Amino acid sequence: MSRYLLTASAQMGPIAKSETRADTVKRLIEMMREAKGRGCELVVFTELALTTFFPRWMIEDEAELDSYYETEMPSAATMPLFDEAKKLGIGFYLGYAELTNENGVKRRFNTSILVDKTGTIIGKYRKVHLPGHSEPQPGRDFQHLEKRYFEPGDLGFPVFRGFDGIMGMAICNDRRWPETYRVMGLQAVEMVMLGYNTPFGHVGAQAMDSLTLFHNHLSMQAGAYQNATWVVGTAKCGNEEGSKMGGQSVIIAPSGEIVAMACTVEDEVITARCDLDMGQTYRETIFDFAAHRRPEHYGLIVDRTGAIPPPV
Ligand code: CDV
Repeated sequence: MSRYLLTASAQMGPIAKSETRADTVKRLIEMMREAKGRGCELVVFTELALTTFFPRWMIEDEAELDSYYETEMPSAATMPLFDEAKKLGIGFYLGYAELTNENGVKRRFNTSILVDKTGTIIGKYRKVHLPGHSEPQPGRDFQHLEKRYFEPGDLGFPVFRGFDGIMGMAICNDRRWPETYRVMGLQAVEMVMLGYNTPFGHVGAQAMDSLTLFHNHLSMQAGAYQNATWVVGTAKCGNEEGSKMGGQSVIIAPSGEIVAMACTVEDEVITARCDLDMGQTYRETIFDFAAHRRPEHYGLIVDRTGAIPPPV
């Protein structure tokens, strides 16, 4: 018997710097209702879904920086989203900036949570692969200061039982790294949910810039296929404070095929009926990990970070 999970990806158009949390949460609720109206049990929101993508700016004032983070979840501002989820009976993935205070020491993470249909948080993930830089770089139209504003996640890549399946999370740049999917694949993950903010012009090489959307799909489709899992990738996109970001949010099957894709760069809900048993065929044949993997030859993957060419 198949386990179908009707799933939505709720792509977000730009969030202006001046937009309040309450306004943004209203937009999220609107899309949550649309997803439920189409029969979905789960809606995947984006990375840093509650504010504009603030790592594009050098922010020196600590109080201003802190204003982009959540110190509790749910908070007064996000409670209506949790209440609506419970009322409708729909779960969600939500990305946000997390600020903790441990014995007087502030810690900052780029975080996502998985909330079940009763409005209960059943999973948390903190972004491991932080892109960008920690010092502002001269000559850039926009900075990418994630390495300044966040520390690397300290929770690994856990998976969670929920929605009658095995659910995993990643955030944006994580999707480019095969290790992200494989660590979850080794826990038999059946659906990886992730949000992304992908500005054009990040790399600076025009040829690569024109491939931004191609690389977006390439990495998620490969991750899905090679690990026999569904991947739901949700963008924040469009022209946000002058920074143009890629859309094309997708729902990808364990075959690597895209089964739904957004066609705007605005708030847009896409949906798919995801058979969580679909990966089984791949896991029992071409990607039967137990039968075919050779970890005794993979040591370098964990022992070495950067590429070192062999001696000449
Ligand atoms: N928010 C991100 O992680 N963005 C990166 C960009 C900077 C390359 C991404 O992978 O899309």
